[in-house]
Amino acid sequence: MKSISLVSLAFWSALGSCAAYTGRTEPEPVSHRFNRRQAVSPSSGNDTAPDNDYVMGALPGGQGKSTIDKLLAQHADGADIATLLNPPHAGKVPDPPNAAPRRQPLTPRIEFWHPNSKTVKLRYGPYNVPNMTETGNFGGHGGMLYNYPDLNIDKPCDDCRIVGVNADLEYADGSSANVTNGMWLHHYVHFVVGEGRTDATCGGEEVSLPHKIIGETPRNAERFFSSGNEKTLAAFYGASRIAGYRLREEDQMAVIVDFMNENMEDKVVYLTVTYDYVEGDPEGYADVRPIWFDIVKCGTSELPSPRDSDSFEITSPPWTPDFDAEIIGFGGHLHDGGTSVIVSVDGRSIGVSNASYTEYTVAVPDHDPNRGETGHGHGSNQTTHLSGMSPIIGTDLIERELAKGQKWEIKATYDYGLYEPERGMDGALENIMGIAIMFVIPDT
Ligand SMILES: [Cu+2]
Repeated sequence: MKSISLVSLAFWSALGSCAAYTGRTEPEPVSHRFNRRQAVSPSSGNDTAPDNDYVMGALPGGQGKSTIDKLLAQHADGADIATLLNPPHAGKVPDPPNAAPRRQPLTPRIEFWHPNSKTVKLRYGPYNVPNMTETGNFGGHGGMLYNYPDLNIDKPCDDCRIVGVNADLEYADGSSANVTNGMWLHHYVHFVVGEGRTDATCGGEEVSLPHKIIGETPRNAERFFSSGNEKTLAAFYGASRIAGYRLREEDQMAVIVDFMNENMEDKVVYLTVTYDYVEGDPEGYADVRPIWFDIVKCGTSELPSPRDSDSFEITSPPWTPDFDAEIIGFGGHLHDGGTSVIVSVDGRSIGVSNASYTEYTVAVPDHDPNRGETGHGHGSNQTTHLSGMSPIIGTDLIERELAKGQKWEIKATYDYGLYEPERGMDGALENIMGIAIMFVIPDT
């Protein structure tokens, strides 16, 4: 059970079609820095990836897109593309024998804020994640289950209000699948699909690529939650009103999962999502709405990393709400090398979600970086990875009001001099992300 102090708030992000890039310091070439630090191979790959048209400086729409976003934009069937990106045996498989139960009631953990709330862990999948030696049909990375859609997953409850949520990764027997044994929750995106579920930041767009992957539109599906290795718990408390995310019987849930495997064999893992909820619609509860901010507007959040600077900031396209609300809180998502996500309104910061890092002791059987693996940044001796993003909630918030007509944006900051970025086995920089998920209570 997580301690109360870990309970955080949620984050969500929106998207923007033209991220603005602001270069900062450039003390010396990236490859030199990494040579000196002896943490990753000084491979030349990072300047030569052919599918990368990232352009430094301002990024007009259509430039600097990741390969998956380009593919998704070109093809009608997003789920088809996402499936094609993975090897044929990657993805959902049947439950192995003796697998732990898919639904596990836990001791309620946030009754302090939500009297009568229940806590339940659901296990999704399982998913087969290809081993390090096996590349998908895209990008040349091994050891990935890449942006894989899973539609119509189990819900924690049918008529209820969700008041807390967090995610993790497990093996069939319920043991933890994590960085130390070569499995990563790289990220997952959690949707609620149903009438009226308009995505706050992409609902006005004709096409939103993550929605396309699950075969929906941003007008009937909203991105409700997301998590990577930071595994932040989003719990709804600290506002002037008690509030929860209303889930109705007719709503469905879907996820896109993205896992990494640095083992030499395939691994079968479950995505676990632990929900706190109150049954029905108790009197006094206000609605919660997620707002997904993203440096990549309405894309899969993946942005090719800048290559000529190891310290940079990327600002999202602005978003203007068409409703008023009270802010509950937010949390960020970054990849390795990231240091913070700032959410701001009309140029004023309302808070900073800071990254924290852990030096992991990695014990992966048979792992041998010299065996021609093609995996996802795991061939190096890099063992320090992003492991937390501070939640900004309640009194952490500098401002707590969201109003029509304001200009909202986020800024993601990376410093590869402080923390090693993710690299492929060829040394090429992996895509980065900058997301903040904010939860608000709309005025009624
Ligand atoms: Cu990510």
